[in-house]
Amino acid sequence: MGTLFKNGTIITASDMVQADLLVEGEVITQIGRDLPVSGHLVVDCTNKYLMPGGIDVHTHLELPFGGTVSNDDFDTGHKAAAFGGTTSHIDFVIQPKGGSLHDGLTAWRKKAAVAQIDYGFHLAVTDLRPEVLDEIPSLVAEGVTSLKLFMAYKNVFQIDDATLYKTMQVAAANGMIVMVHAENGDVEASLTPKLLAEGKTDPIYHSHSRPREIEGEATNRAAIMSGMTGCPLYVVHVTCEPAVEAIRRARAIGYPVMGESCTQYFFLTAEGDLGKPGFEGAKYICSPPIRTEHDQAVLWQAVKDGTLQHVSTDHCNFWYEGGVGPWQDWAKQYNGGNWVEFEAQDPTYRRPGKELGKGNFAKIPNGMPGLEERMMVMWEHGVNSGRFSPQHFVEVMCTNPAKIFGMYPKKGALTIGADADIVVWDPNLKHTLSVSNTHMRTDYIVYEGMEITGKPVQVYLRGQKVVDGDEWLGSNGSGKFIHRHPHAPVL
Ligand code: DUC
Ligand code: ZN
Ligand code: ZN
Repeated sequence: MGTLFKNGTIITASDMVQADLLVEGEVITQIGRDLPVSGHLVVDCTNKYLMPGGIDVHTHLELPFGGTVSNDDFDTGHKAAAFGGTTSHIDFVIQPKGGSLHDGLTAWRKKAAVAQIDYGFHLAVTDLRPEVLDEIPSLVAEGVTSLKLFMAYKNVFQIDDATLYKTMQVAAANGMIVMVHAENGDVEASLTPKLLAEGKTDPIYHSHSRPREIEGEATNRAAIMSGMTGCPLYVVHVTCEPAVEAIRRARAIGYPVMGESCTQYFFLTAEGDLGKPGFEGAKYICSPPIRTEHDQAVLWQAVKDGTLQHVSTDHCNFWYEGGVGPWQDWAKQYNGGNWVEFEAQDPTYRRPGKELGKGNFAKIPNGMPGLEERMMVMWEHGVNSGRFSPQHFVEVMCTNPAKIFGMYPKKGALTIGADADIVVWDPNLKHTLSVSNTHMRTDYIVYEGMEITGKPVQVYLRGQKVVDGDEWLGSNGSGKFIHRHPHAPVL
């Protein structure tokens, strides 16, 4: 017996058609008009859209960072993602300094034992010793085909240009893709102490410490190296005009450069949000910082014209007021790339959050929640507002990330043989986003009060229903690792 999705409108990256869709086992086996219902469980999709499960290639679940650990893990984060229509994501494994890439992988595999949705791993290289350079090709056989390099976070994750260049050479030779966090960390490290010495300690000064120019410069530097090495480059969390222009220029001369922005950069501004009274602005601190309305317009245009191919979240949430979170033994292993002993398991432990940076913006943990809302806010402000078509929405949120990161057409497509990751989307359902109804482990959201029309009503992961309205039907361990392929296309 299969599951027959009847009378819905199927949206793919290229088409919007009325058709039935049959799922048998974990995959889609038939798509067509008036498929016979006999023997199948029927899901009536009248007035509903069917789209591939969303893919978010940029998350940080349970990341030890900034003196604490990000709140959502492979349990809570996964449920929240699925309630919002995302069924696959790729998280960043961090190589511990002094350790191997596989040490990082081992730690992340442990975290993912509770997975509820499907996931992949990128590997963030923080310490490129000769043996680590030699280790890179072995990742491909493990289904890890993307490397990440931080050009910022001096003395924590930041690498130098030689590391970037050498990594790109090895990646190119092995069909891998390199991702960069593009900000000039040396300039940031010069600006920050000066601001603090001048008494400029409020959250708004975070944006002064990381101006648009240092993002544009680093993006351009990485893009040039991509052209020189022939290594596909994917610039994460692009926020502003100088970075978009660097990518556009590189693409125009044929360099294999791609990029994404993240939901928050289309909606939040430094002036309006980081500049909120008191310490409130801490909620909106992420790096690179949120920018201006002008930059938002540039980003919408870049997604529309294909300069940027994906919108992810950089989901990395920390308590605003601090909170009590479960303590995991594995988190003792490292923090910010260094081996550190955390406090022992203690039920009264209060996991620190944004308050770590009261009186010093540089100590506010960087990151915010967003994994659950991504599809809904981009549908509302992308599709409902007429900025792009439903097909383009699917292309950007589901299909492009699957292609770029070597998991298409198993993921990111409603096609015969693809994994039956299906979102039944009600385009008429109204909803108000609020911390009171979120599934993320957070005490605030950044879209509080935003009204949206269109949201998932049912979500299927490889044929299994995991979300039914407000009900969670998935289980720990049901999420599978996505073994990705090298030599993915450059879009
Ligand atoms: N930026 C953030 O805001 N959080 C996590 C890491 C990053 O680069
Ligand atoms: Zn980053
Ligand atoms: Zn990130």
